[in-house]
Amino acid sequence: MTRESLIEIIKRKQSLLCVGLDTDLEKIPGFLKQNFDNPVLEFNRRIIKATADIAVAFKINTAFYESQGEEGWKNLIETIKLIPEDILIIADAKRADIGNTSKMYAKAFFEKMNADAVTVAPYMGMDSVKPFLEYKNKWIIILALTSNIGSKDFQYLPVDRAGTKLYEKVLETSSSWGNINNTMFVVGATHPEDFKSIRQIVPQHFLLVPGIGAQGGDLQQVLKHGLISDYGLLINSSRGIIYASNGEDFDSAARKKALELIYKIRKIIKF
Ligand code: OMP
Repeated sequence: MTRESLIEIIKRKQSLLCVGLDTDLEKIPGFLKQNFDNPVLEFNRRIIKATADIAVAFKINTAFYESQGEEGWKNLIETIKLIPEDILIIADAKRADIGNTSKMYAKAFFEKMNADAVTVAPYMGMDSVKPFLEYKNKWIIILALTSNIGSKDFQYLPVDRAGTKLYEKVLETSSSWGNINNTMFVVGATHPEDFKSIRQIVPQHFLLVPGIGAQGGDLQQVLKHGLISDYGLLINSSRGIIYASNGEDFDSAARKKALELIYKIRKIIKF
């Protein structure tokens, strides 16, 4: 998917919403487990159907599928097939290795699974990320400032005498590996105070922002400091949407939660 298409979809749907399909067999409604041979796929099918017209992206965290072995991998592939054309498909796999190996990760997610974007870790440097950038109209989403408590362990450490933080250095350096048409960054909504300085380093890149909802991130501050003229933000919520209800109404409850988030966004942004 091109940046132009993504912007057009955001405008048309009046939404920045990325729905996280972190589908956990333990958490999905019991009636699905009792009535369907493949409850995970049925769950995803219904969540996708209920939210596809208002979501700009679906983020599939691969851990939830890999943990289910062979069937999980199949569900991951089948879930991607259920997602309509006009939605960015993010494989949240957090990969990157030596170049020769990253080439295989890129092949797996872009060619075999047909994802539009993959999350990647920047720690191994440029050659670990470059193979993903060989693909036209595909995206990498580089971990910059993550939403978790452990983000403070390394990401804020100064890397020079001027006090540049590690995550700022990651943004500065890795933004030159690709460009605004194939690179986004992960910035957690739990660090709203940092969006201002982040926008000084990457004024035009799209940011994928997890941490709203279950992790308690600050949507208003994120929008205030993160928004650019091309929008430049994808707001992810996973558990806060997909587990809104544990009953037979789980899909309509998910849609309701998704709309609540979108209405909050529309209060602040004019599309
Ligand atoms: P909820 O907290 O349930 O909305 O899920 C957040 C999702 O975003 C999960 O799939 C996380 O793995 C992912 N995530 C973070 O929560 N924090 C990050 O810093 C980065 C990610 C991610 O790369 O998506």
